[in-house]
Amino acid sequence: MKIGLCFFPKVGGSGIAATQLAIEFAKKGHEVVIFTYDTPFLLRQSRHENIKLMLIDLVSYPLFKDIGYPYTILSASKFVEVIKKEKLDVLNVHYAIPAGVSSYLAKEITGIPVGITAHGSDIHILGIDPAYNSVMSHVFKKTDGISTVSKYMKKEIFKNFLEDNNKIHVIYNPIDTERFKNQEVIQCDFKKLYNNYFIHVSNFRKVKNAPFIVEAFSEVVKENNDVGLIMVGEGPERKDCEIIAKNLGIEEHVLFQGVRYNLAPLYSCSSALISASENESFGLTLAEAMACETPVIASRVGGIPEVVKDRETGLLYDYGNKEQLVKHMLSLIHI
Ligand code: GMT
Repeated sequence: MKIGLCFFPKVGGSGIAATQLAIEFAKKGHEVVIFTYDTPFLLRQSRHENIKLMLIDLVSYPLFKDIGYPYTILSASKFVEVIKKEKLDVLNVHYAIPAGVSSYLAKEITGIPVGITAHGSDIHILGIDPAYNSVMSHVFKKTDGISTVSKYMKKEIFKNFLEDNNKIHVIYNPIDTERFKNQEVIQCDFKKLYNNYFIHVSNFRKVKNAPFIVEAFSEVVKENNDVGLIMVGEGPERKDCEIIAKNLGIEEHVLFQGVRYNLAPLYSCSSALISASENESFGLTLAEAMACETPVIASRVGGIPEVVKDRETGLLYDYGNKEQLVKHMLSLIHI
């Protein structure tokens, strides 16, 4: 088939999962056209046959200075142009806002079947906001198919947008188990500093609650000084985390790594991955860490209990309960 996929190209679960989907479709011999505005993170390292990139032109105009790029129209126009030229069979857009609306327009204009994959804050933060809800409800009703990443998300979409539950399919985030496997890190560079590490990987958005991890970690350091915290990623609250680490006198224990491509060695040399999210539809990094045989500790929110079975495949704690988190962290330190 000729499949169009649209997603955000930067680091972030929806883009990573959609790129993985594109790679797997291409391996099976489908022709994939990716619509986005920059080279996707995972495709920066290697080229793949059967995958074409169509960059959406970010055309602005002086009058739009205050409202930004009209991305919905720009992406819909690109969809229509390419659907006609390349004779695409189907279009699947990842992250419902705004690409869900662009796909609706493309369907109206060309008749192509479209599917929306909802990932998280497109539903549980933006989607339920009255500023978007009326249009998104219409788009979800009209689209040909909806997939999402957990049963929790399916319930949220049904509750907020639809009368028909049968239209929504749950497809959990995929993991490339060739990339994510235990690396037997014999000489982990970090181990020169401390014998035990915890790791947190996120885009440091408020919903990830990363400063809470630094605070909890400082309690762990009080009990055991031979421990470090690897913080991977960039985002709005990274600076706050640095300030908190400094104020708590643990800045030498917290190692900020920025965005990293190759995460398996980092997971493999850590005692546990820590997640503190206020909400999380799936939690791709949890599955990545587990694929590397690294224990995970996560807040019991959203779709996380579908990914982590408490005390079976990881440890869960009540959101915001520092005492429980610290107890779990201490239980996983190797002395
Ligand atoms: O919704 C977001 O926060 C962004 C989105 C992304 O693009 O990274 O993350 C969501 O999609 C991932 C892939 O399906 C999920 O693994 C994340 O749990 C989900 N994030 C949230 O729900 C906060």
